[in-house]
Amino acid sequence: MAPEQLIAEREGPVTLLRMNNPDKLNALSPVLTRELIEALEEAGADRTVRAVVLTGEGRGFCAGADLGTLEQPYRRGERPSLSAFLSEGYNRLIPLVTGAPQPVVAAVNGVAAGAGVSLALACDLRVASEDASFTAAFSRIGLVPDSGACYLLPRILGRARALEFALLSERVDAHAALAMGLVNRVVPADRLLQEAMALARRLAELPTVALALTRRLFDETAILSLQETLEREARAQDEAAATRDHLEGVLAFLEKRAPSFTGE
Ligand code: LHQ
Repeated sequence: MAPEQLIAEREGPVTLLRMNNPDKLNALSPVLTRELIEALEEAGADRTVRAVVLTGEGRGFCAGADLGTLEQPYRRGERPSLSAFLSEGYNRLIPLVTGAPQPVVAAVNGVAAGAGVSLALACDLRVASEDASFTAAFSRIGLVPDSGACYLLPRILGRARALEFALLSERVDAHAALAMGLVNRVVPADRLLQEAMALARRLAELPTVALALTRRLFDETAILSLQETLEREARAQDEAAATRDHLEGVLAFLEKRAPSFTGE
C-alpha cells in the first residue's frame, strides 16, 4: 500500500523522506509514525542507501505527537498509557534514526516541537531553514521530554541550556538555534533542500561503515570511563579496519589519489 503521510524518494545513494501531514505541521500521527518506521527499516536494509534526508512538507518540520489522538479518550475521562504508546511508536522510531547504518540529515524546514525536536536531534546533522523554529513543548502540556530528548538534549546543548529549553519551552528561531548548537547550519528557506541533499551526497561518498561506527561509539561511550572507551574504540577499529573502504582509504593515500568509497 502506498504511504499516506510520507513521501519517500531516491536520488542516487540518498533516500529523501518527506513527512506529509502538513495541515497538522507533520504531527506524528500513528500513520506517519508507522510509515517512518517502515521507510527507515527499508533504507536500513538497503546497502546502496548511503545517506538519508528527513524533512517536512509545508510550514512545519514536525509538531511532535498528534494531540488529536488523545482528544476522545481524555474527554471520556480515560487516561491511556503513554508508556505503551511510546513503546509501540516513538521508541521504535528513534533507534532506527540513531542506529541507522548510514548518516541521517534533518532538513528542518519549519517548526519542530516536542517529539519533533527529538526526531531532529536524533539525526546526525541538522540543516535548518531560516524559517525553522524549535520548542520543547512537553512542559506546556505537563509532560516530560521523551523520544530520546532527555539523552540527546543535554548532550547536544549542555545541561544548563538543555534545562532552559526543556523547562521554559520557549520558541527558539533558527539563528538562536545555531548559536545554541541545536543545529549545524542555517540556510535560506529556498535553498534548504538543495543544501541538505548536497551535504547528504557528500556523506554518501564517505566510508559508510566507519561513519556509523563513529556515531555508535559516541553514543555508547557517553557513560563509560576513559579506559572502557579505549577498549570500545579498539574493538570498533577492528570492525572498521575489516571494510573494503579502509583498505581503499589507505591505498588511495599512499598512491596520492582521491579514494573511491563504496560503503562496503
Ligand atoms: C497539531 C499539532 C499537534 C495535532 C499543531 N497535534 N495538531 C505526547 C503525547 C503522547 C505520547 C507521548 O509523547 C508525546 C510527545 C510529544 O510530542 S508532546 C508535544 C506535542 N506537541 C505539542 O504540544 C505541540 C503543539 N503545537 C504547538 O504548540 C503549535 O502548533 C506550534 C508551536 C508547533 C506551532 O504553532 P503555530 O505556528 O502557531 O501553528 P498552529 O498552532 O496554528 O498549528 C497549525 C495547525 O496544526 C493547527 O490546526 P488548525 O486546524 O487550527 O489549523 C494545530 O492544531 C495543528 N497542530 N501541532 N502536535
